[in-house]
Amino acid sequence: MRDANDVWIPSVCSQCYSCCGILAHRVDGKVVKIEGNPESGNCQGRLCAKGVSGIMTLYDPSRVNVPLKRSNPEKGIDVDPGWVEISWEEALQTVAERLSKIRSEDPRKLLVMASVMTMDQMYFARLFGSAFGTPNSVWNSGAGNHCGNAEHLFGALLHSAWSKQPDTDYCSYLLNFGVPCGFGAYYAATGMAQRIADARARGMRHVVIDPFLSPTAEKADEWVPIRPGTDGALALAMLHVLLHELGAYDREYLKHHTNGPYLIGEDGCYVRERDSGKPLIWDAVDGVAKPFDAADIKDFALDGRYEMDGAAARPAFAALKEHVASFTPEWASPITTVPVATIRRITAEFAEAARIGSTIVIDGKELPYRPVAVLYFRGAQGHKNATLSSMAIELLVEMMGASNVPGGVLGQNSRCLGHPKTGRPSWSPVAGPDGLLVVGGNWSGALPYPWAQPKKPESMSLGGLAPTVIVSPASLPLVTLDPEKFKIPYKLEMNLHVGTNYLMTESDPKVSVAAFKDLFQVSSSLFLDEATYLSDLVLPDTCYLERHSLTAESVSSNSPLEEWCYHVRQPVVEPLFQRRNFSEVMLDIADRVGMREDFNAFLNLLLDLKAPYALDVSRKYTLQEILDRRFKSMFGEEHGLEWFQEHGVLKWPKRVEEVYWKPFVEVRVPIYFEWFLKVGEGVKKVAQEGGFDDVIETSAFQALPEWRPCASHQEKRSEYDLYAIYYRVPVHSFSATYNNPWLDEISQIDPYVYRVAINIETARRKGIKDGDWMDITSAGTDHTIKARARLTEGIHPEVIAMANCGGHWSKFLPIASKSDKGACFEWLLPLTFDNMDIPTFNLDLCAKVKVSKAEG
Ligand SMILES: Nc1nc2c(c(=O)[nH]1)N[C@H]1C(S)=C(S)[C@@H](COP(=O)(O)OP(=O)(O)OC[C@H]3O[C@@H](n4cnc5c(=O)[nH]c(N)nc54)[C@H](O)[C@@H]3O)O[C@H]1N2
Ligand SMILES: Nc1nc2c(c(=O)[nH]1)N[C@H]1C(S)=C(S)[C@@H](COP(=O)(O)OP(=O)(O)OC[C@H]3O[C@@H](n4cnc5c(=O)[nH]c(N)nc54)[C@H](O)[C@@H]3O)O[C@H]1N2
Ligand code: SF4
Ligand SMILES: [Mo]
Repeated sequence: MRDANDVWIPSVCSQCYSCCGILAHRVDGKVVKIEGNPESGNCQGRLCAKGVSGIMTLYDPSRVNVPLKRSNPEKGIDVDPGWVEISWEEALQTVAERLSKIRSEDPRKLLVMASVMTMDQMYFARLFGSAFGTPNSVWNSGAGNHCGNAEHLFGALLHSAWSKQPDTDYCSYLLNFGVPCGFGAYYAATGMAQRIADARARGMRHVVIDPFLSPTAEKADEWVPIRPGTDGALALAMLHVLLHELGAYDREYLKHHTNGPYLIGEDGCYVRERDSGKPLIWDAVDGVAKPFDAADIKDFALDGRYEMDGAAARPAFAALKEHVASFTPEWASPITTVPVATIRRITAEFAEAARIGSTIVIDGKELPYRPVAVLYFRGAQGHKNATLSSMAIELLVEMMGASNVPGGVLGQNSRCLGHPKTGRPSWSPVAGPDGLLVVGGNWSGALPYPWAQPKKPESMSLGGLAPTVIVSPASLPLVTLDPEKFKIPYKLEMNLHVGTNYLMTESDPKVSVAAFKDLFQVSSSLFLDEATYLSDLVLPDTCYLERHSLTAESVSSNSPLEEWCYHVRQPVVEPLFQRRNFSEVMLDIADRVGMREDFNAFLNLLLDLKAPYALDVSRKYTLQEILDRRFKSMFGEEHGLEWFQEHGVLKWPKRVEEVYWKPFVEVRVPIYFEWFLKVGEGVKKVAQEGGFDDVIETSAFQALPEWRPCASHQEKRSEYDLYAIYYRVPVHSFSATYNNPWLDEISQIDPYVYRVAINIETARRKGIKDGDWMDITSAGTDHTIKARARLTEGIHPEVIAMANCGGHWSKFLPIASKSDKGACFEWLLPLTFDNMDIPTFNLDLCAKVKVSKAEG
């Protein structure tokens, strides 16, 4: 028997989305310690500083504890809302009345916002929005358009996964375009830290390309400084060296696992068989064109030009090869500032390490062995050129055949064949039209089906316009400000706001205020952060230590290797004060609004609840009942919520066919993105018809990669001579953790977290000394922020870098909002369509700035 006064309770951290298993020690009703759960496959018993500091989030005296209503009708970026306490009944009644009215008039007028900091509430909020009937659900502020809409898109098209990891068991060369993988951020933060450390001890070479000697780069074998926004040019030059100078590419992989052999006509599209419409390839032995899946193909041609009905055609690979002929290292070097010799050397190392042609036997199965991986995420792809740069970087992996095979890049949980007893959950990439990969069922967010066609947009994010857009498009605030321009026939009225601190995480806060201040904003919150300055009602949420919830399995580590691991999140203390779990509140509101049946139906669908565990749509369920059914539906009657609460985690080994799935699944992936051409044409047509083609410029919908400059590269005023960027530190999550006293203490000790890094030489030229206050003025927003300088040689001389998301100003966050607690990058970041990658509505995150020593 456990002594109820002194227990260790298994649950899951939510100080970021890595979902580390925790054990919380509760003594006499108080949590006194949080440790990593050694049984958790995600973290293997390790937590980061934020995980350990969850206690201070639970007991922070600044937490919202009761429902609040604003008394000051005036709204502004730092206008005190004049909070007054109200009852839960009054709050819920107000919300239900508003929602009922909107739902009967036009459900599209509801906007639902949620944060990736609180994935469980986000899933529920999305369900709520879908059941309510609004297309404006959910928007995640800067999540998506900051993190990796292009990267996630290619993750879907090439890896059938939301995110990717290197195969730390076998990789021997990790080429890393600025991803803190294994260094306290990115996905699977703690679990990967151990795996990367082990791989380094085993001899894996790690080369980091980053403008800043980041916490990751400083632990690598080599740091290659690069000018922000130019990674695409570097990758193109590497492709040039691989294809034209070294002749290093995996012909067998390209022939059998990509569309490399598909014939491309003069219009840039596939040449298709007349009757079946199937893309044709050229059989190099028979000397004729055949459908790509014909049974009698003797050899797929990758090179050459062929006559087809009087017109010329060439394999997609040949088109790519010709395309990169002019992108020499000599071309890329002045753009990137990476020396020509470095580009050639790294490419040669990479090519050699790939061991093209070699195989390895794992679990009795002989598989290709390609021990090179390439990673990139927010840093390299967060630019105006996101899509085309990401494409260039991805093709490095495809040329080596290092995709989802031992040693290479692994989609994170691309394929699952289910628990041995139940065969559930299960998902797998499948071949879609033209034999190309369609992402499997573990995908979060919208599904980029290769056959989706651009549609007249109906949502404030222009959803449906470009099926290449994944989540949280940067377009939403701009369209919200002017729906008529986009022929959107309604205006938003209400914002159901669950967690995101969007004033500090999307772009220029002035634009966000303008876009959202007139909405009736209901916020479920832990804190009265900056975004709640615009709220009409604030509902006190429980934090992750006070609630049951879904966990973010799709992005949680469930490491690429070893084992599947499902966790339970359960309360380690009862909710304090009047806090209520917002997932439960949503169930309650759904009832009051009369949408229980719709909500239950969406729960069945999205949680994939199978009979006999599917919900009876007319019945009212508690959250616990829903979780219990979800677990049982996946893992059988004996593995319900109670079992999970007792055991914490359920694990089973991963199979070779799941982790290294590429050789086992008959799908091809594109190295020539013909679909993008079609999407681009469609988007252009819809934009022209709608009269908004002046802002939706479609030239980046290309089948092959290019490098294009960012707005910041084109800034001509000489005083704006530096690029500002931001980066993650392991001790913070976005803006959410800055009021935590333990994390504040570490941040004060660390010389970088609260300061802005600037190159010693650059600083000397400007008369700036270490610790000086600087004025940083953005060319794009004209706004000036103040921050203290940290001088270092470990940064590109044209760059300044700030950590995470400090510079709070809410007076309700007394620790975070003190002076000298870092800087908020968003003040420097203009929000315009010009500053976005149109195919993904990803924002450009390098801002051109001028920097001077602050007066006084
Ligand atoms: N300057 C700067 N801007 C950024 C980033 C950055 O690092 N720096 N990162 C970018 C990226 S990649 C992303 S994904 C976005 C993230 O952007 P946001 O999602 O806006 O992240 P936060 O600013 O941390 O806001 C999260 C809010 O959720 C609250 N919260 C945490 N847990 C819970 C909970 O259980 N319930 C409720 N109701 N609320 C909770 C926190 O208190 C906090 O106020 O920001 C983007 N913008
Ligand atoms: N501790 C912690 N972990 C987190 C989060 C967090 O806030 N805190 N947030 C989570 C979320 S939502 C996300 S999206 C991920 C973000 O994960 P990442 O995008 O992988 O992380 P960042 O550190 O924000 O950015 C990576 C690096 O890009 C560099 N960089 C900036 N511009 C460029 C460029 O043009 N080229 C290159 N090559 N590098 C550039 C920065 O210096 C930085 O070192 O992390 C997740 N994990
Ligand atoms: S990595 Fe994320 S989930 Fe894991 S302990 Fe740290 S904050 Fe918690
Ligand atoms: Mo993100």
